Amino acid sequence: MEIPEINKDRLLRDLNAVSRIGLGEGGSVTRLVFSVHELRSRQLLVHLMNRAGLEVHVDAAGNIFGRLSGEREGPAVLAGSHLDSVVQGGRYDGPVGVIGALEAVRTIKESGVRLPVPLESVCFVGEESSRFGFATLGSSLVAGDVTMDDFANAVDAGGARLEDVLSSFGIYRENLASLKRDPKTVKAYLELHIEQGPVLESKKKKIGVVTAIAAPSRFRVIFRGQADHSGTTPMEMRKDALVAAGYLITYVDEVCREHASEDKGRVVGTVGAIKVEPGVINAIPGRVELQVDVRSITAASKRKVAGLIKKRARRIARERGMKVEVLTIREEEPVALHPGVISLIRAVCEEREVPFEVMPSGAGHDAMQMAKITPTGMIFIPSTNGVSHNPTEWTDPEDICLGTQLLVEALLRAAHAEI
Ligand code: HGY
Ligand code: MN
Ligand code: MN
Repeated sequence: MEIPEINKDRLLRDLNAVSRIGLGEGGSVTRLVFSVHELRSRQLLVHLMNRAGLEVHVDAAGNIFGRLSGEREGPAVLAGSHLDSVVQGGRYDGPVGVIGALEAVRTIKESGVRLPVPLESVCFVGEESSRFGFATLGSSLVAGDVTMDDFANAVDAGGARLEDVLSSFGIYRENLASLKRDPKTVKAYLELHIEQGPVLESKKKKIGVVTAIAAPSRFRVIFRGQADHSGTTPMEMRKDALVAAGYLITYVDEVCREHASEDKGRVVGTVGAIKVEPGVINAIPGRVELQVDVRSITAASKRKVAGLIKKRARRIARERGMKVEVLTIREEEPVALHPGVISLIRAVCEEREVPFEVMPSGAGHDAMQMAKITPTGMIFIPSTNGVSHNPTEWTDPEDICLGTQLLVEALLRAAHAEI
């Protein structure tokens, strides 16, 4: 079958257009889910999909599906990612997969090739955990893997609760399940994404064929000490919540380094956010809230280390005569991707003689939710210096074009294959 060639200029032009939404200092991008910038980026995508002549559907949560019908209206092959970002993030994490999928589907449409099944380019809302601590929101709703109870501790820095934001879109406890996509309407899901790590670059490979996705244990730890006068309170009488938090932050680093090796599960752990109250120079911190993110490709190691951290939090509080509360935001299981889709992506690389690496993903992705309802695979392209979630995030345009071109071929094969 003749493989249609993507329009590289159009792909890079549209990717640049998205990158200018939420642009900040030092070329950073901030498009937190349901912010004006993130909504604007999804509005742009709907416009691009309409211009491409796709049949556009937007669900109540804001997930966007641009459909190219096939000869039969059977289960569709989907490809996509997300447009929301972290705070002061890079321009490629997410948009490469959304605009890449759009470019792949519109390239196939323009070629006149009629596929046996429909194709859909997809954008999921709220993939990043940056605003509410809860990741892969849109794809979790599509996969039907969440209830409103799962959002109990999903709160943003300003105190806005995810449940309340969803209700402002007409999404309530009783109709949340209606966002689930019937798995019978999906044949497979593919996601093109930057690697966000150093492996491809260090091994001089152009493509990552992803086998599995690490999963997080994410939780809040709240130390409640006693706010007091920083000048009059003797050291032995203090219940300084920030000092307690400091001991825990150091412990997270230590215990994850102890479990960082391959045989210990390659655990990583981060305390990425902290809130100090009252947070002024002349008052002893009375309340400190930490957000903890522990991940591994092995569920047992992740659970073990998360348990050690929670245990240490309680010990620190006890020893320092204060209270501590541990609130689970989300417990996820690592996900193995589909062998049939993995071999399909490998075959595309082998036939095009593109140097590839078969590898796991340390980062989370919408693919981990879609893998719960349909055969799923991921294509990685290199991240320069392995950097991501950082304004200097960079992927060579030629690598973006190569990844998108391979996505075209993978979609064509997935449309015809028995998966
Ligand atoms: O945080 C992550 O794993 C991804 O960037 N959403
Ligand atoms: Mn990310
Ligand atoms: Mn991402």
